[in-house]
Amino acid sequence: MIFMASQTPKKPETPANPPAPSGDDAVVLERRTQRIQPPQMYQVVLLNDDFTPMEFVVQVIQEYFSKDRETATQIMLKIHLEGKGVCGVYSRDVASTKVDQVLQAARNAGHPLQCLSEPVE
Ligand code: TYC
Repeated sequence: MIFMASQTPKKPETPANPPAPSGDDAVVLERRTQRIQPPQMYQVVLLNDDFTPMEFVVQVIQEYFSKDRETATQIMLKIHLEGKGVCGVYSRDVASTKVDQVLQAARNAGHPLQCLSEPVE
């Protein structure tokens, strides 16, 4: 018995893996050298003034910055002597909330205590 192929198998017209572009068609992707950076951190700073009682500042540092009494007293004295001092370092939102809480507590108590946050480094 004779078998005849009715059709010769055709090669696919477009190869499954087309050749890489070359010459004028070449596309060069820029190498990404930038690496992911850790989030910017913010330090919360208290400023000295002549009116806010030392005891109030110590209590604020204990309550809002989770320091024990001894550490809070040391930070307060540093602020008193040097004009300002860092009470803690946080993400931007947490630092902003701390500033708001301290300013509100000072206002409620009638003290002019000032507090701010600034990027670290
Ligand atoms: N200088 C204030 C006083 O003599 C005490 C004080 C300390 C005030 C720290 C503010 O952030 C401050 N009563």
